Amino acid sequence: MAMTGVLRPGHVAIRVLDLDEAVKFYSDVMGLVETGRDDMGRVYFKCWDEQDHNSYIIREADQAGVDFVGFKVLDNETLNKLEKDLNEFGIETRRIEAGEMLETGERVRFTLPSGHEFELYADKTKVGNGMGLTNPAPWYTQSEHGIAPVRLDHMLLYGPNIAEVKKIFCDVLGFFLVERVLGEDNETEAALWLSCSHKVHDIAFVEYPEPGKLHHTSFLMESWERVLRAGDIMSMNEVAVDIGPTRHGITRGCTIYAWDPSGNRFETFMGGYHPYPDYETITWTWDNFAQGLDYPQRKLHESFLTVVS
Ligand code: M3P
Ligand code: FE
Repeated sequence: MAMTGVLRPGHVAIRVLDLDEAVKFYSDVMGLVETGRDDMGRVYFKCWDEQDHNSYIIREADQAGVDFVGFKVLDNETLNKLEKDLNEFGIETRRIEAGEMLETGERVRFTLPSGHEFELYADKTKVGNGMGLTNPAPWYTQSEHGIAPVRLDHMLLYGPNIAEVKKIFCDVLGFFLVERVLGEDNETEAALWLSCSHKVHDIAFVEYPEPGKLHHTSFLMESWERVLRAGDIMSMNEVAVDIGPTRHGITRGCTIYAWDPSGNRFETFMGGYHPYPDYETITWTWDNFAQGLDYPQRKLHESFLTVVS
């Protein structure tokens, strides 16, 4: 098997201000599938085409934002090896016991220099995508309910010390740098798009003074038409839209950004390209960042660059 090590973003745990309102939003507007609730008050969701039990978890809190991000690794041997590698690199890790999150195995948790809680895990119960593994249909009712993204795709996190973060992802966890934005000095890296797979990014970071911030969680749509349909559903439900529909120069993704009722930004996107680990990094200079952000409009949208949760 060519793909080993860290496989993909497996889950993100998000804080919401009103749980009932959020459950309604993520079930009916976003069209995620609720898969469980735990005794800590967390509600678990997955996207319709995901096989594992959960990918998007919410809990009620006084402040919106992200609690932690989890990436799935190939197997337990990989988990043990990456934990050892992280420790040797000087990163302290701790184990969270299997079952602390519903249907999820043991997790290796650590804090990134950007202030984000990040974890690796190898096991999560496979519940399937509802279409079975024998002669499956291409879609079913859940894929037409609400925005109905295919899968959790990536997240963009804001925080300090992204140069250190890059070392952890590239030198320890086996990611590669797909694209980057340089700061005004045309030297320092202001933003990073990192992949552990064939995807144009699995996680991204922007340098920002405040630690642990969430810019957006991104959901994959099957087509540009489905992104536009997502925009229609946002408008029908009076969802607060930030930017789009448009296309980024960075990653070439086609996108809409909007906020959940608590002010957590999410993205519905499709497209981009499929880099291999031997591809060379694409660089956006500061003077062209407006194209990087919004290629057709060439606009540095103020809200997009400054509002985080
Ligand atoms: C994405 C993406 C910025 C661009 C963000 C890009 C911060 O979210 O999915 O490619 O300018
Ligand atoms: Fe994104």
